[in-house]
Amino acid sequence: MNNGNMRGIITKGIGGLYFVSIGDSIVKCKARGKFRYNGLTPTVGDEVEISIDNDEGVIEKIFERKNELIRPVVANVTQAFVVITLKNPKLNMDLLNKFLILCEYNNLNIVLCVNKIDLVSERDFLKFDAFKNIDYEIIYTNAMTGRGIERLKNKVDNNISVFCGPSGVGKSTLLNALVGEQIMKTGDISSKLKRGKHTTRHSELIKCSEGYLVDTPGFSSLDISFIDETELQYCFPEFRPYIGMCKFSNCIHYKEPDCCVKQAVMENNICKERFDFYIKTLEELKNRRSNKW
Ligand SMILES: Nc1nc2c(ncn2[C@@H]2O[C@H](COP(=O)(O)OP(=O)(O)OP(=O)(O)O)[C@@H](O)[C@H]2O)c(=O)[nH]1
Ligand SMILES: [Mg+2]
Ligand SMILES: [Zn+2]
Repeated sequence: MNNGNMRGIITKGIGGLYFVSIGDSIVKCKARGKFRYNGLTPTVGDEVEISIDNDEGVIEKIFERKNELIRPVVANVTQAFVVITLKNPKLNMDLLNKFLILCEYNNLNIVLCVNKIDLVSERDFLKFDAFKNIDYEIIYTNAMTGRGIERLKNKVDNNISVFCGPSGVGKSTLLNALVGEQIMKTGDISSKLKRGKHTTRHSELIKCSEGYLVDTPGFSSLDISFIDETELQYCFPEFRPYIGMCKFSNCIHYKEPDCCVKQAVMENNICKERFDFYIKTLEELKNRRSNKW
């Protein structure tokens, strides 16, 4: 970049105008025709090279993307804060497992954030057994008092982190606590249900220390049916030490004999509930395929 161009990151896009963050400042930029960027449309999270012409920024180049999330539409996300609560709303294990699968599929570093710990007793934590064999980092938080926020903050530098999880678990409250400002709207579940739907939100990168945060609206269901049957196993990190060791090299740990993953389940090295969820999902994927014929 010896031509005076600068490198930055798109934090927001509204009606063809892109907000590009460079150091501590934001430059509003226009884009050229999309053919100029190898067919890419500028997307929040994109690393770009911009030029400045008469006080107006222009996006000159979009750098290769590491990945591209669809919900929300953001490029180059590196980390997911998967937020759950044990109470209010009650933990939905299947939904949590689906969030984790989606994050694994997109190669995100996962931090499991158990929020609203002020509402639960020690005993409630036992439900959490399912995760004892996975080395996801778990951070317990109370977004109202700030408990656990420092630990969460230690994860933000040099990452684009997306908050995901069911509605009402406190994603927006946690984001606000991290940046120390009321940036995102928060609310109680009942008032949201009355409104009937979520207010549409553009995805936006919020600067926090040396990283960026992205809020998402909570989903009550997730579609993971696009994942290939043979790929699903890789979305379960606790299976990885055993993959390739089964009798059949293409074993998907379903009905094949001499399967090391199933052996590990029997020996309690892989949690049974997680494996059962794997099988259930696999069967759903198989059914979806056969329904197409
Ligand atoms: N008791 C308690 N309440 C919390 C905590 N964190 C958030 N809340 C409350 O939970 C409610 C929902 O919080 P939000 O931050 O709006 O939840 P959200 O996950 O962003 O919800 P959606 O945007 O619908 O996906 C609000 O009333 C918050 O004040 C917590 O740690 N403890
Ligand atoms: Mg929210
Ligand atoms: Zn196997």
